[in-house]
Amino acid sequence: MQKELPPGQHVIPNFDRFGLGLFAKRLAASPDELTLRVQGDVNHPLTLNASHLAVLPRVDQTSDFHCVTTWSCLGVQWSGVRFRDFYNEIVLPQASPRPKTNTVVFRSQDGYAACMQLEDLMAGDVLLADALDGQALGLKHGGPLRLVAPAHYGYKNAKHIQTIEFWPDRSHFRFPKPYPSLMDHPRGRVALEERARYLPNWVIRIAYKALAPSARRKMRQALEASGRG
Ligand SMILES: Nc1nc2c(c(=O)[nH]1)N[C@H]1C(S)=C(S)[C@@H](COP(=O)(O)O)O[C@H]1N2
Ligand SMILES: [Mo]
Repeated sequence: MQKELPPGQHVIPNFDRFGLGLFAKRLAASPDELTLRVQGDVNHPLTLNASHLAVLPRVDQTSDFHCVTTWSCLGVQWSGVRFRDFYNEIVLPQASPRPKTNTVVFRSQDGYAACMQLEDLMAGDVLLADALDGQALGLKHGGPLRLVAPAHYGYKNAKHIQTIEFWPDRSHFRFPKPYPSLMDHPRGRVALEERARYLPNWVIRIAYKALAPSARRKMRQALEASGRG
């Protein structure tokens, strides 16, 4: 089945470890065992482990993955739980976020962070995934738990999640330093090409596409050098 690619994207064959260069060597300390904190503007902060998520329905999903640097990987096979189920069945009843919650911040073991709108996370294809191709995610792809939001650029798909925060606005979020905040679009939807702020997309496409190969190389080399990959 031939689908149309989102604007400005091209297909690459392999789904490699990828990210901003500075995160290449910042490997997750605990990629296999989940300790997940739920906090922010909530009445009851939670600390969860895998058994808490195991009560939610498990989902297998095949979806395309689109990085803001213009590469796309088609047909990536994830498993996990729906963010929507996690929110409705665990966060709402147990953590009790304030009524004005509309912003969610993901903080990762490697110091990465991503910010999304709660509304966008309620889509049925948004997962908290723990497996790729039937294998635990591990150090390479965001273990123990990562976000999969296929309609949003890769940089919103936080890997190695350790904290999920619920807020009434974006004021508690800053795009990981020293990268400029304009790299973060508040929404980041692929179909609308919300790559970043202020700069025209044609400039962003050219610049990011040029930088992607070295970022990919750095990510691969750091994993190999660690002896943990
Ligand atoms: N914790 C963490 N999450 C992250 C990143 C990162 O460096 N650290 N990079 C983001 C970017 S830019 C992309 S494209 C995807 C890459 O996911 P992959 O390594 O599984 O290919 O992870 C996203 N989530
Ligand atoms: Mo990306």
